[in-house]
Amino acid sequence: MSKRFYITTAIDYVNGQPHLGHAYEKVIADVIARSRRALGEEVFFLTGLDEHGQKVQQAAQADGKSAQAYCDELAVSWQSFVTKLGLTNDDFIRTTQPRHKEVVQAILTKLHAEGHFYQAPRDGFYSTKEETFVTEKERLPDGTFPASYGEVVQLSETNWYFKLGAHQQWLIDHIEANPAFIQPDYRRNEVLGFLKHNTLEDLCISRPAARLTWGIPIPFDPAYVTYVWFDALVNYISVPAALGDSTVCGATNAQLSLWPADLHVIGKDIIKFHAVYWPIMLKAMNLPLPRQLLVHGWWQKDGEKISKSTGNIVDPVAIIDDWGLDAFRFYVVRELDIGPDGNWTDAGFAARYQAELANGLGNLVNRSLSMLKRYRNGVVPARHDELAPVAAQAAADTVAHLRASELQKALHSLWTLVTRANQYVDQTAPFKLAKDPAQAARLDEVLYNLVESCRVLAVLLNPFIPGTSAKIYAQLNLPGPADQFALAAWGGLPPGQTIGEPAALFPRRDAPKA
Ligand code: ME8
Repeated sequence: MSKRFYITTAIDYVNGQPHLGHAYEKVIADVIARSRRALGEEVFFLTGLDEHGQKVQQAAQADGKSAQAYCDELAVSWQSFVTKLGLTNDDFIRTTQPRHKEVVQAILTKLHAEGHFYQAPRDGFYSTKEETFVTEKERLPDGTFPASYGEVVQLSETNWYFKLGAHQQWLIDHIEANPAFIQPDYRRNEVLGFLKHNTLEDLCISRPAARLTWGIPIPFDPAYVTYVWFDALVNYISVPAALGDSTVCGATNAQLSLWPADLHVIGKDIIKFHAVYWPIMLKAMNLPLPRQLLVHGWWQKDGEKISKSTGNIVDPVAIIDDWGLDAFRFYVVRELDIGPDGNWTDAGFAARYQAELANGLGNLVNRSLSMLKRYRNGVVPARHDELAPVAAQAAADTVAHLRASELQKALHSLWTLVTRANQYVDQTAPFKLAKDPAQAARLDEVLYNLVESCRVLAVLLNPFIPGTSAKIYAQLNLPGPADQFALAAWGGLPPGQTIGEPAALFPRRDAPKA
């Protein structure tokens, strides 16, 4: 039994419908998961829903439903969203599932017995939106709290706290000794700066059942439910535990090895939970830490915050219905590197579609296959290696970037082959060669190079736009799926093979629909 490459996304709050930010995160995780499989690795890809907490309880109340009924209804549309995005997740966690709740309670019981918790009163300010106490330090000069906290109310209550004092220094040491632990580097520096210049306050891990019933009961004190973040973070190990993972369960005959996670893909707003609280929780449980937190930025639309209340939203489902799944997957990965913030504009989306997918990739594949059909009756000529070095370099660079989860760079590398092959058509002018019988051998060479380049592209593009990869393979009349990078080696197209019918991959469009 070998350890699988274990990749997770954040689990989304079920207090509304999925938006562009959720879609982006899930797509980048899926591209990484598919890339790892294409490298021949065994992968376990987990995503799911964060269903407890006051936000969800309030949304359910506003909808006149019980919290469970509300979550059950929304979970259906979130699960169909996963299908809509073409995700290859191996499991889907809902934090209301018994398999998860049992693990959270077992952890709480153990940590309590080992003396990690204490009970104490606290007067303070509380943000429901962020499900957290807000400190005086966070007040703005005008006395209010930052808008990101939403409504802040004064609260006086007794809760259970997790002692963090003993954990600060080892965590700093760990982050310093393991530069890959938090990526990109500037996020790592942010966390280090925070840890070096602040004393960690103990983490409040309970909420009184009197004000919040929608949570996992604290097993040693029924007057409380578990703080939603303590509950949510545990999802990364509750699924392995439920599946019998050897590290988490301590089982020696386990069939599965998942933990530690190789990659937690998360947004920049939840870095503190993942880079500070989660490692400390794991350390207290004597479990190894995840290998990497990959922190992505946030999308805006037209330079403004995406917000339901102002109507400034991008509906990924509508975009996919209109433009196709692969156009959406391609755009989000190509447009925004993992790290900085991005800006969605409909015009930018349409421009990339037209330039890179319709005129770039689509045109290359369509004209290459159409010429083979027209000039050689669709039969692949003898192998020729003129573009082999370019293809080999593109493949090597693409794969190296994918190993480092550098998805945008991988697409840049891959596109060197698209660009070179399109240029090759213009330079060799097969339509002119076809008119001159003396150039028949040269036309064979050119056609092989073009059609084989299309095949190599289908392989390299597979993790990003699997539907298009499958269409290219089908048009080449090759058995798919093209989902192993080993297939990108030049010469995979057998001479004598008769290809299928060429069809436009990305039909040209004039302007985005209103
Ligand atoms: O934070 N652009 O859930 P969530 C990019 N339940 N990413 C965005 C985004 C945007 N505009 N808006 C949100 C939670 N995200 C918790 C996570 S994990 C144990 C618990 C990202 O539904 C956000 O950064 O508010 C986060 O990674 C994910 O969407 C879910 O956000």
